[in-house]
Amino acid sequence: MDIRYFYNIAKDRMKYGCDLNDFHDLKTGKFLKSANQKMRLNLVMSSVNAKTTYGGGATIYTFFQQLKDRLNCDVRVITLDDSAQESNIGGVFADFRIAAPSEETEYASTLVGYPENNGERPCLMIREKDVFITTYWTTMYVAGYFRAFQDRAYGQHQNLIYFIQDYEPGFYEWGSEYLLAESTYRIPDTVAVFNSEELKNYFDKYDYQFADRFWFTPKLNRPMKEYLLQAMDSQEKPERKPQVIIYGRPRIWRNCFSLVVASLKQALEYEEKLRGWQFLSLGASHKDIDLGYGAKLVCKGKLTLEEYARTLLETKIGISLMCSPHPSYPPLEMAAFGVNTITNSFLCKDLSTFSKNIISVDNATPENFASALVTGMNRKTDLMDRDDPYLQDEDQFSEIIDDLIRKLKKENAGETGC
Ligand code: TRH
Repeated sequence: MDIRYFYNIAKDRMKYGCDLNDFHDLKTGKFLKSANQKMRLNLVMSSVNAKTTYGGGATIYTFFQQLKDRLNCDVRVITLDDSAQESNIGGVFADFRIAAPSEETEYASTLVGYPENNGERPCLMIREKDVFITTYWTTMYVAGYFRAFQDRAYGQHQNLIYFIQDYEPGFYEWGSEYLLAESTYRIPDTVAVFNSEELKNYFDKYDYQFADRFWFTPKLNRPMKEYLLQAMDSQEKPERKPQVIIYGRPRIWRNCFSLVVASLKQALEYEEKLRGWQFLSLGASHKDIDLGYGAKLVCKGKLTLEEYARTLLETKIGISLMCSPHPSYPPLEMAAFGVNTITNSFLCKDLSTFSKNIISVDNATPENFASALVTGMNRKTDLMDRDDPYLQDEDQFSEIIDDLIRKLKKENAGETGC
């Protein structure tokens, strides 16, 4: 949540004496028809950062780049905030140009700002053959209006492609935002693309009626894979330090920071041998935390991918929780690098099947995580086998991209220029 979110809450409390979210960020503006008959892929983002090289953002850009390369058609990235700036022309947007939302352009790849101001967004030009790929529930909600305009203006619409990386109603308490987020899984004529089979299986339990579903299995990102393969080839293996690392993101609720800290404290109470160990928190910045018995959780923040990889090779135990059916990436990375990895199970998720280096705790209590941590102290682990699927071609979309392309081309049958 950015500062504007809290400012709006404070302003409303003053005005109404209660919290009243009028869902500014779900508003749209006016739309304009276009005479351009060419198909165009539109990636709708809540924000863009050209320098993104890891995590959920990098996965989105890799997916979009593959579709762009295979379809060889115009593309437009629409961001719902004001991050469509020259400073973002580079990195993953190297061959893009900034364009106005309400105009056609001669550029094949454009980055367009579509920010909301006082409940209004700019006028947006929409082609008959615009295909929208959405990446977060608010982008899907707004794209529903884009498609309604296509129906009104052109008498037909394309499938929406919903790139789903988590069950996002779970980011909220049960309430207004939960229901609005959940409503985006019920928009007709939607093709869902799930990040992981676990997440796809979870959605299947809700029996949403998607027009079609695809899913892909996460793969280790290239920089970390290169580092790991070098470590596999080198003769001397780094000494595993008596060190515990955690995926520590206090402001990302689903990573359960408080539960991890409580588990570390419990483990230190149980097991005297742990009291001489190091405890490092990776992933976000926060103050160091006293764990008792002379131990401290030292925050290292978000390391570079290379520093992160090196740290994993030198670490005996890792704890990375994710209150979601999605595995999230760090537990997978820790296990690949031979760390005794402790995580939580969830409906449709048991990561002990992903790697023998993972202890998946079913009953998520500090006592049980502490007990798993003590088990991890005495457990021998190895680097992941080189032929493990997680380390094969990092093209995680290879199994679905052909079918998706066929579907898109069929939908735009008779299209010229693609
Ligand atoms: O991008 P993220 O927010 O990850 C998302 C969310 O977890 C989402 O719930 C999930 O569904 C989606 O991924 C698939 O998380 P983050 O931490 O921005 O990205 C994780 C990557 O960060 C990890 O793959 C490696 C990298 N990383 C570092 O570069 N340095 C570090 O110190 C750590 C701990 C991770």
